[in-house]
Amino acid sequence: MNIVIVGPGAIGSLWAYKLHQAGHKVSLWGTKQNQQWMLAADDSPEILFSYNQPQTLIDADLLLITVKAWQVEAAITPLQPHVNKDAILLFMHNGMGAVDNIVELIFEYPVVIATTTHGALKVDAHHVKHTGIGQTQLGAFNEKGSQCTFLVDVLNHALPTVSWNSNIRFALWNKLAINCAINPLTAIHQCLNGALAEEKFRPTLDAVIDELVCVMQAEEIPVDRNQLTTTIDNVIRATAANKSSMHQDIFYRRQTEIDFITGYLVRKAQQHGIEVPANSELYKQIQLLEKNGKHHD
Ligand code: KPL
Repeated sequence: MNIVIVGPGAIGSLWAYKLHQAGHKVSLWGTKQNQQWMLAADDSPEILFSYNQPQTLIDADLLLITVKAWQVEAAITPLQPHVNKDAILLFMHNGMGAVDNIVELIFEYPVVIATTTHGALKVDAHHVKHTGIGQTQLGAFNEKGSQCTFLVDVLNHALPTVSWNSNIRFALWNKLAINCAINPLTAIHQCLNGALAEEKFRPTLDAVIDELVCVMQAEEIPVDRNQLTTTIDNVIRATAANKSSMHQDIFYRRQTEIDFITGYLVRKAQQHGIEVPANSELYKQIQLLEKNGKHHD
């Protein structure tokens, strides 16, 4: 397939490399001024990719869009007029609501959403490290997207395991719940994910989870409070040595994904008339940290 990776950050670069190795014609689209870009993954040799070449958009069968949620609209708006209407748009990012914000722009395309638990780290501009083996779930965002289940084979061949979830909203909400619990707290306290297992965080985590359960139920997402608590505790343990993405964003004074994580939850709660004071407080604190560009060392 002719594949364009839009936003070759850590996860996008990993997919670019793996899809190239699997035999696809892969190009990159990003914010640099270059026409070519060298990439290596782990200890494998560097590969030269074409970069920001308009013809690759015209020829694309698949656009894999791996920019952050808050960058989706700005990334897609200038590209969309050049992309063939048969090309599949596959979005992969943390959080929810970003694709809903651009439905007008993309309704004619087959649109697929992905959520992944692979870990990737950009060691430098040209090297990506696969730091954690995970799973990827795909699901349709629109009717045309539901015709794209063959993507499971394409992607699974490149970077397993990939599965199709006919209710991708369930998977996205579960990932959102994990991110609502872990990301803001680790960002505020500038601590490793594992620190959230300490007793002092239990009351806040419990309050965040209680509110998540209420909103998920209102959204008709199957959820069990004890099971969700166990899932979150397991992720805290499994990623104990990680700095969460929001922890890093605050540390490096970058914009965070809070509007598409806790912000999304708070907006959904408002629509249902549900009070979510614990999450609202975390939302407020992250917005303040973002505004002040403050960080702890
Ligand atoms: O997705 C993550 C993130 O940091 O954004 C978790 C699961 C919390 C792992 O760090």
